Amino acid sequence: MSDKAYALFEEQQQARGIDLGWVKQQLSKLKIETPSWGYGDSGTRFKVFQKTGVPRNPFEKFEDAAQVHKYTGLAPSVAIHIPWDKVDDYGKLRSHAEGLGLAIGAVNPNLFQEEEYELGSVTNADAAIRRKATDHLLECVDIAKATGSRELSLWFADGTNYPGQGDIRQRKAWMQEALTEMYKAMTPEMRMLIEYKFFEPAFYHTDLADWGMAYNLAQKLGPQAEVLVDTGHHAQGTNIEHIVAYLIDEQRLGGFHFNSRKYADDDLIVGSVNPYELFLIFYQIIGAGLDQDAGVRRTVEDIAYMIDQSHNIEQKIPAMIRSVLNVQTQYAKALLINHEEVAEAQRRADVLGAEDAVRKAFEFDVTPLLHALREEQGLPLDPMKAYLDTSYGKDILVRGKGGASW
Ligand code: AOS
Ligand code: ZN
Ligand code: ZN
Ligand code: ZN
Repeated sequence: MSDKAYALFEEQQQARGIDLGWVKQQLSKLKIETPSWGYGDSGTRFKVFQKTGVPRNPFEKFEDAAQVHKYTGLAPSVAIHIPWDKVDDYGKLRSHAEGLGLAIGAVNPNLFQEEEYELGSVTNADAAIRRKATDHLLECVDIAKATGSRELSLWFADGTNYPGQGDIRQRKAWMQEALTEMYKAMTPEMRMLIEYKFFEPAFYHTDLADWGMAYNLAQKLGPQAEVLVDTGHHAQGTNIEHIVAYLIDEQRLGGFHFNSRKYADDDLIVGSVNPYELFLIFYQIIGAGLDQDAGVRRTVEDIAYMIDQSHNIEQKIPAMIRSVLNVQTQYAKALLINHEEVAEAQRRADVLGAEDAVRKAFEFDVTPLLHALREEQGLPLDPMKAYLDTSYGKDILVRGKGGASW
């Protein structure tokens, strides 16, 4: 993209009162965490396809993740899942990550793959199973201490398939009991991110089914517990950006698991199906960041942007590059909203004027802006092409098939 294209873009934005210096400053602060499991084999309940060249261990997952960061400058940390990423020495994994210019991000306990958890983990009617599950949560707090992670990211598959199968209120109490024990074990720097999901794998009731339940639990636990919004975990038509605005205002929005969905928890590449939704989520976040309320601003600064996707048929490293770029693009567009213009239209009760002030930012082509930003940051203008031009994707084929999978 030529300097001419950027000059034109700048002129156009200046005319609408947008300061591109500020926009670029905000863009350069954007950090998106990628998940270790997004680099391994994955599939649906029908089949997990084994790809050649997927990482064979957590160390190789970090090597692949480093490629995503190298070309995009957007993904400096990687979330881990225990026991999928279990290693003997977490200090060693941490040094390996740091040597690659990465940090270990959120620690995700896994409470859904062992035989005992068939009827629940922390909400299982069997006290011994609840103990085992709670001990795993405590183990993850210790792992976070060793990896230098600030976030403990919790998602529970717990739920029931049939009416009467479990005592919903009793299970609610058990959930709170286990999380209270974990909360008490956390250091003051840590925070617990509580994820909700309305169904799957349980199909009748899920113990933490929506943001209200996660929020209520976070409130009871204390200020270090916050809600995690996975964009795929809502019923069709749910207004996710409304939930986001509400949680920011309550200072309980901990972070996101970004992905795209068409039907259910599809875990497709974020921004591939409904980029406007992602844009509108950022509209709420940016608006809150401009708020004078210091508490709200603090929440906005601390939002953990994380990808949570399964790459079943696509190449994993390019899929992750596409994902973080899609997030960056929608964030860039949302930064072009003139909030004063929106507010003025609201004051005039000008419904269409307000809608126009928001939507028109989405309609700009931000390519010249992103090219200018990457140039300033010493990054390739086209990160995807830059990665595909290297031999990395071919070199890793020596790993063979049968690597890590979720
Ligand atoms: C599951 O549906 C949730 O999105 C989890 O956050 C996550 O996908 C899981 O922990 C990784 O398998
Ligand atoms: Zn998730
Ligand atoms: Zn999910
Ligand atoms: Zn998922």
